Amino acid sequence: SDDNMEWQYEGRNGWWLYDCRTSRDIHKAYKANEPSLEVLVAGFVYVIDLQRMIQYRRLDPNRIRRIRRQPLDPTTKGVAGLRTQ
Ligand code: V3L
Repeated sequence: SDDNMEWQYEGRNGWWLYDCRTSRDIHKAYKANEPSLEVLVAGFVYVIDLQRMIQYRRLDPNRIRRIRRQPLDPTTKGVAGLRTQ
């Protein structure tokens, strides 16, 4: 089922889970077939492009990160920059 699918963004050598609220927003937009959404991360607006499967800071897209949706697995680095391994 969809319940085990988690949204992640790319770090240098692995993947991070989105924070809980952002994850919920992405799930909702994805379910509604929206092509993209904007979220607030640490005071900055990020574009989450669900068609290109990337994210970037809206006003300063210096870094374009890949995103992915996959079953929860133990290899993720942590949640929103907080390491769990
Ligand atoms: N959620 C939380 N923080 C984010 C997100 C997000 N969706 N997107 C960017 N940042 P940029 P390693 C990441 C943070 O893309 O060692 C990780 O969460 C981003 O944090 O240029 O490379 C880690 O905290 C970065 O600090 O806009 O795997 C950190 O990188 C900052 O926003 C290091 O992770 C600028 O990212």
